[in-house]
Amino acid sequence: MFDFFKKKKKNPDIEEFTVEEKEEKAADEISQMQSEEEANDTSLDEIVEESEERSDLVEENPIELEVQSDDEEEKTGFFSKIKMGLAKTRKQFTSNLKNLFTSNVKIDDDLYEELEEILISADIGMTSTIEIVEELKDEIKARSIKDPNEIYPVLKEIMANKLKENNLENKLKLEKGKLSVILVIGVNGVGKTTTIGKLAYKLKNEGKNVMLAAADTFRAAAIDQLGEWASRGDIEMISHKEGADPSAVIFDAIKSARAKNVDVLICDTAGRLHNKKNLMKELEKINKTIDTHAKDALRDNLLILDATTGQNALSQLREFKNVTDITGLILTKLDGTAKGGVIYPLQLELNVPVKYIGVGESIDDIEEFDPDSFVEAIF
Ligand SMILES: Nc1nc2c(ncn2[C@@H]2O[C@H](COP(=O)(O)OP(=O)(O)O)[C@@H](O)[C@H]2O)c(=O)[nH]1
Ligand SMILES: [Mg+2]
Repeated sequence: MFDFFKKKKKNPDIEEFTVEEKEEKAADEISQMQSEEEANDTSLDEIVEESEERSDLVEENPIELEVQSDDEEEKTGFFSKIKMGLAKTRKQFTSNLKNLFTSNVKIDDDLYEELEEILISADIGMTSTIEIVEELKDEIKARSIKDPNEIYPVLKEIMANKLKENNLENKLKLEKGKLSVILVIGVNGVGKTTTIGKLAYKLKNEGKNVMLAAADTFRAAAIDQLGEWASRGDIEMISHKEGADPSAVIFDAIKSARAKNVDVLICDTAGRLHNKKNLMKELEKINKTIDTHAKDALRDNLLILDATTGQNALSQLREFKNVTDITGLILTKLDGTAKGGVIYPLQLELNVPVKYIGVGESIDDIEEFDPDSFVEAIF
């Protein structure tokens, strides 16, 4: 993916590419990537397998959270939490940008090329990068900016606007007096169960009557794990035994939720079922159960994606989008990665809004996704 820019850098004599040429290049790159993907058969089966391996690793070596000491004073307050969670992304991103926009540099094609490289290496992706840089060029021209130091705030503004334009439906579907059913899906190890624990607690604190359904019946440990979050947040959970039919769990939970005037029912699901076909069949059945037995309920199907997987998160979204309606994303583990920029291709290229972000393993390490705070936190 980098080759195109690298080649350009090594041959300064090559003429500047037009937007169309760049887009063509990008399209070529993407189709090449896709055919490579096909060749490598990066199917959901593999993604599932890979994530299982990863999660086994996690079980053996729990991730140590590195909290930078220079962020110590940022530990309090709402915004500081996001800022701390995004420390790794910010560190890589801003130091590169600040070096780039020093006043003794010229605003020319080389500068824009270097900027493109920085954005791409921050996992922002080729297509989104080109979109951002083209808009930046236009703005710089329109505002007659001559001092490179003035580029930084303009870039920040453009990057925030991009996220806003593509994040119109970023709220959960919640309405007073109506049941909302939130189905949480994603491959194994991305943070589904943890996120449900955090989200349930958050919604409860916002005054909602919350219930959990333990529809990941694949392993007993999965049910126990959700149970722990439920008792931590003092939230009711409906569960069956290991190996039970997930749809039966959800059916019972819907019945119980109605009887108890629950506002939000959040359903955990399994990310590891022998293979993709089973996983997708299971999801289909669960969706049908909810459609049938909670016809009048508000629905959200949230896909959980692990930010540390970078571009792989895009493949996961593509795969799941093919088989089920995804109303939103929750991007987890932003605290452990410099790949936070992946939020751009997820929203700009695949058009699914990010609703929440996970910035740690504690019960309150979840935030509503807000484009302004996000951009503020990575700059
Ligand atoms: N650092 C960090 N770890 C997380 C976050 N969300 C989940 N995890 C960890 O990721 C691992 C897998 O989470 P889990 O909820 O079991 O994933 P599931 O298989 O999708 O249900 C656990 O060790 C979690 O503590 C997050 O936002 N930040
Ligand atoms: Mg789980």
